[in-house]
Amino acid sequence: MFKKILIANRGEIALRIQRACREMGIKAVMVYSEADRDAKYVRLADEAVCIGPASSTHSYLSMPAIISAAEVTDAEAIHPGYGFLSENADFAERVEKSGFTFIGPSPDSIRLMGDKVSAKQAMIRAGVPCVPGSEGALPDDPVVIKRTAKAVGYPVIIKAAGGGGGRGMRVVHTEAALLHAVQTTKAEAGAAFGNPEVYMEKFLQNPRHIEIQILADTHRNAVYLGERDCSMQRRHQKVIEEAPAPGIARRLIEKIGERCAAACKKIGYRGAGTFEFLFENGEFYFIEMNTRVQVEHPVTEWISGIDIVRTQIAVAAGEKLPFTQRQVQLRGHSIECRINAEDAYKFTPSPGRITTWHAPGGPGVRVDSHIYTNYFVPPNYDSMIGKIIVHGDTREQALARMRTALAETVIEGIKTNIPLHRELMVDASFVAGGTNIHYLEEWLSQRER
Ligand code: MV4
Repeated sequence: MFKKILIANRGEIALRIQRACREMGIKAVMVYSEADRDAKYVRLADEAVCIGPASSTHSYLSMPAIISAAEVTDAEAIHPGYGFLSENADFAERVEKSGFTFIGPSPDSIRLMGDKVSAKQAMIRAGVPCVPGSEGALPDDPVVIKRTAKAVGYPVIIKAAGGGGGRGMRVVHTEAALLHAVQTTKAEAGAAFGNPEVYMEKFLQNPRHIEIQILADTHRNAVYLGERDCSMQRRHQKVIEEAPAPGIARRLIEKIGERCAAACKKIGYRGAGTFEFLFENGEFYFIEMNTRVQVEHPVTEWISGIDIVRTQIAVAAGEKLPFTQRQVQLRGHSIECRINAEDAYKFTPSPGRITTWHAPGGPGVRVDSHIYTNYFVPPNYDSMIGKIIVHGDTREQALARMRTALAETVIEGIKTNIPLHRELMVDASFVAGGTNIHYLEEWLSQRER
């Protein structure tokens, strides 16, 4: 096992990874920007290295700064967390060429999944069901583009190969609008991602976002840890996640989970990963794969009893997965609310000093957050300051525990989205379960105030 790991991230996930290191007897090196100098997880670290100014371009996104920090502290491995450089294949490659272990999949796997056209082709070959659409990238020939759209059936969606997470997409309803939409999406994709390639899919009107968590080792073992429902989102930012997904038959999940695990074995995937699907009319359609640990990993940890971050570290060190698929037993229900430093009604960021922080607690409540009373939320980064996660024997019990947890939570000095979560936890449609990806934005457009 590693003796020392460098954590190339900040905030709650940096603390989450540091805790896993502690538990495993591994020394944790933190890197931090000038804006994060006073963070408690930096003080708690075995060693800490300032890697630059507040601007993430010159700190958390600076490959030379992070690799130098690993060199001077003699760390053996680098955990990238989520966001920042976590899905950057060139970074993973530079980490390995510098003699460190990248805690994540191989640069080739990251590259394969980073290009949404090659990711989809790999999944089709591996037997994972995908959204019907163009075979690979769209050619330039307008006749072929029109023929493809006609065969797929309108509405269609044009997506950039280099996009993902909602960036670089355009919905097209008629042939009259098709060629202009393809041209515009290509131009934008070329400018934004350095890759003008686009592909076409049937546009699904009212799907749910269901994702499958997988873990794989370097000994040809891969398992799935069930699904998460991440449909409650606004502008491609998830707000609430839960596991299992309400109302989806176990045998359907098992079938798709087996396909995902088989695909991992086929492509030689290692580490933690997530297969994203759209789910509509009882069918799963693969859209993208995330090659990192995700914000919402705790809901899966809680229903499975498996520590995903610890397992990432163990398989990166070459260990075998310590459980088989049959030993993965899912139990109860878990819900996560993302806590953001923002106005609960207007969604404008609300950085500043937290004057009071009273965390919720009691049975079935977990808080993943780096904040404390007197912590200053810097204005330079994502507004998420933590997560409240609950577990119960049933969804009803989990909902009741989340309502209690949100009622107990006090954050003063900055605005947060806790009032939004309190409303959603008593919303009839959310309580019923199974709302689609458009629900929150529609609900917000009708909300009073
Ligand atoms: C789609 C879609 C409908 N049909 N693809 C948005 C993020 C990116 N990961 C894929 N996205 C979508 N792809 C087809 N063929 C609708 C979306 C979409 C979406 C997906 C998941 C969660 C939230 C979403 C919000 C708007 C659109």
